[in-house]
Amino acid sequence: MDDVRRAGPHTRIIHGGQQADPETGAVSTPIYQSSTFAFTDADQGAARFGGKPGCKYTRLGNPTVAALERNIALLEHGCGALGAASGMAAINTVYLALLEQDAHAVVTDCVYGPTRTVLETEYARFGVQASFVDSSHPDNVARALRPNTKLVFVESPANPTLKLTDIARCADLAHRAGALLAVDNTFASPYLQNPLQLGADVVVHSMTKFINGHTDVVAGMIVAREEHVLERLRAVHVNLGGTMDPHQAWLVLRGIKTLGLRMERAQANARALAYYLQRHADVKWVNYPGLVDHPQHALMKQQMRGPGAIVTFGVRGGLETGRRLINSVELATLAVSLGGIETLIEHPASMTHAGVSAEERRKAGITEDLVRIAVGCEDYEDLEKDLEQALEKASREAAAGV
Ligand code: LCS
Repeated sequence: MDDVRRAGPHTRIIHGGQQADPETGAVSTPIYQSSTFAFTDADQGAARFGGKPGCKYTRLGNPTVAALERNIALLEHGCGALGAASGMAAINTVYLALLEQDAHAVVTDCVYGPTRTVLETEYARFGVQASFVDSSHPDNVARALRPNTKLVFVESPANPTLKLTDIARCADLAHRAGALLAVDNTFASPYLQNPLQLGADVVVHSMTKFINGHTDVVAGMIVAREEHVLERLRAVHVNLGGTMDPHQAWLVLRGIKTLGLRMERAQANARALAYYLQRHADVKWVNYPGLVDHPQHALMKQQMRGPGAIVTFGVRGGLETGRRLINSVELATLAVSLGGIETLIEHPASMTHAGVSAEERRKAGITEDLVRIAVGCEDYEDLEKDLEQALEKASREAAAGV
């Protein structure tokens, strides 16, 4: 195919940036499990360290990792990408590269817990300031910008409130203020949303989630729209050391091949489950951007190709009945993380977002009764049956006070 960029979404996922191994013709990218690479002579080594293409040392670049970087860069319409040891390693590279002493960041208030706490507890020690705002209202972002704002960092959909941020609007606001916009695109994956095309400068992913999709790898990725930003990120990333291992990259290369298939199925399950929960007498509220009465349904349709596969809800009886519910599921697994082939359920206030203070959680809309279900690819009927029995058991136990 002449230009895989113009192909359909599944073709781009499967073939983007991939080629048969030039040495052997291997169709699956080989795992170049080598920490270092031999030079033919001193001149070649010096030339490579002087900037000429070619392998040097795996922390600085590796062919298996590069295959995944090409793939994600193409899917996100970026100029290049950097594999990271985890989503948090990717985020820390972005913070360290784009912030400095006395710089200020504007950040979505309900981001993944550590994305917020690392700014409050660690970067603050070096004089970095951060304002956490409900970025689902762009006016809050506009009001928080300061002359020293260098970075606007948004997560959309956000974890776990699923609040959406208008990415194009925030890119405009950030650029007018002389700042860059970085977007955590983990919840959508490149299959459903491409922030760089909406004007963002940097995208980060926890590939632990939908991109890998098999609950067996922790990994991250950073994608940049422009070369000079990519080079700044690269300079920090390779010295910070949170780079990706070739075996890790190979597993993600294997997992991502079915991203489109998995996302379609998990999303269809999530949509059906959201409708089911909405109709259930024991469920107090349901939050899913795919519901037509969701306050940001129109924004979802504007900037995403689908609402994704995460649903949050609260049961009547609040936290205690919610705890009974997550203890009662049999098919869904009680575990943090999301985006795997299997359905996971968790309680953010006591698990993923336990490090955020109760007051900040309340302000960010992470209520005590919020249950998050990361819907997988099982048969829908089985998922519904599982939730039905768990809801029934939870309300029976709550009524009996056991
Ligand atoms: N960004 C988002 C939106 C996340 O949900 C997570 C992890 C990260 C970044 C960090 O990625 P990691 O370093 O773990 O690859 N979210 C988790 C969650 O909701 N449950 O467990 C981990």
